[in-house]
Amino acid sequence: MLNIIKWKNGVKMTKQIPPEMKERYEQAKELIENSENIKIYSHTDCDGISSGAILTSILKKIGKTDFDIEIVNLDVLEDVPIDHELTIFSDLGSGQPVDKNASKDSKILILDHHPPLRDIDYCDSVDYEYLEINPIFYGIDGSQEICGGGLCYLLAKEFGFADLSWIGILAAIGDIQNGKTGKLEGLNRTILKDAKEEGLVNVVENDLSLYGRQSRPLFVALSYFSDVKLDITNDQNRALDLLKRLGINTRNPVTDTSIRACDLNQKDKFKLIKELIGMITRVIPSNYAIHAPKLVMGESYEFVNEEKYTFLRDASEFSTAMNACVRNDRAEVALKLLELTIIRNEILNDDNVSIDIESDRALVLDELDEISRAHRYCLRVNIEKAGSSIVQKDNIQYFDGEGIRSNVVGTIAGMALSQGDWRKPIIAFTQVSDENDDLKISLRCSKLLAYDGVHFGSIIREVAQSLGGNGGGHDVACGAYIPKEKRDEFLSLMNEKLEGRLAIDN
Ligand SMILES: [Mn+2]
Repeated sequence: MLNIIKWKNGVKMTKQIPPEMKERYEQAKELIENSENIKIYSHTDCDGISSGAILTSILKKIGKTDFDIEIVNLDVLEDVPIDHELTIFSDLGSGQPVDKNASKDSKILILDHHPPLRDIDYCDSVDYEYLEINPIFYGIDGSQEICGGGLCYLLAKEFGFADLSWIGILAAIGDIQNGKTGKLEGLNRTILKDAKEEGLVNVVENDLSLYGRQSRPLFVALSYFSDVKLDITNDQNRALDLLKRLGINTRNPVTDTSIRACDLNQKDKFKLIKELIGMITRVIPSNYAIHAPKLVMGESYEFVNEEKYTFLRDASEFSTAMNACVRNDRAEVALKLLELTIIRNEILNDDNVSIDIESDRALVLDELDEISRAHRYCLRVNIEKAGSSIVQKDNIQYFDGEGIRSNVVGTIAGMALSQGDWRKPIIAFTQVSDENDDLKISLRCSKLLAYDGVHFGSIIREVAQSLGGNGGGHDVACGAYIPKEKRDEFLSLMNEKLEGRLAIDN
């Protein structure tokens, strides 16, 4: 087989599973086949839900019935019981002491893309079965080449279930694996190829990358653009005017509704992209102009079997719905939707089967709709509050998110950014939970700030650790936990650490 290697920013990206990794997948398959009583722990986000859905689907497809899945926060893993024949950790586990309670008969399987605590040979040093699959062991970047759901999909593929590939794409988009280049790369590309071949995913190349391309009116989607503050940011009227000025027809004559980004023909799409790049270039320093196209262009991924103009059709919108569920402690709804969608795809693929899945799925979609509505309401209320209380320091800006639940504070910080100063990262903090008075910190910033190589996830980890806390995450979206009395010190340290590192002048 041809091994395609692509060099990007001096890093090699492979589209093929390294042989040593493939070997571990074969072992993982055997491990599952030879186990009857299985427990799965997966992470509380879209990637974790996707991972869990793929794993449970594998088990069902091979006739395993004695299993249980739990969607958990990382802190649960500090003292997690190992009392099933096989315990599987997906999208988490590599960075936690998950085998603390393991005994001689335990079997543990980890499928994670986060930085590992233990090294690749750790399995040889313990007296129980321990199998960890982590791309980082093979020099594969776990932040942009493959995520938890992708790793679980590769296991599904080992079993011959290529029909689960679309969930690997959903997971990768949910995990923002396309954040740097606007498209999926490395092993994610291999998964994408499978999903295309299965007829489940359609790739729209060089697309206008605005959130809400299926379900939001285009002018509304435009008004949410916030990586750089433009005059259309938070201004729907101006966004609509922009479209009219460009001579783009803003009504869809077929549906008689406002057009969506997915309705744009090639000509109008490029006209709009060109205009946006021009608008962005005018407000950023000239040495950043080279990055402007990346803020508005990228690949979009559509789920072919889903109806147009629904959130289900677009990978990014679908992933937001998954996150809305987990952030509101309704992970079971997200899992159910994926489970039913897997079955629905199977049925659509097979003319001989006629089970009515649509009504079951409609019920779950109703439930999800309710959750999403409540979620959006909660976001809107809090963003207004947050936006009016942003405090500016030289290199950061922050707001006190008191009263905001810790699992939505990051989302709110990201959305409040458009009301602050896009040239600096925004930091929000809130109490972790009623039982834990530590502070959960979230940082969000414009993608533009990371194009220079500043990795805010590493910076926030370093600062949090120096204060007895911990943290990490992506370059432009990350977080930390710190003792509450360290709040001011944390803010000063972050402000100091960034001195001279934000190349965009304030
Ligand atoms: Mn993940």
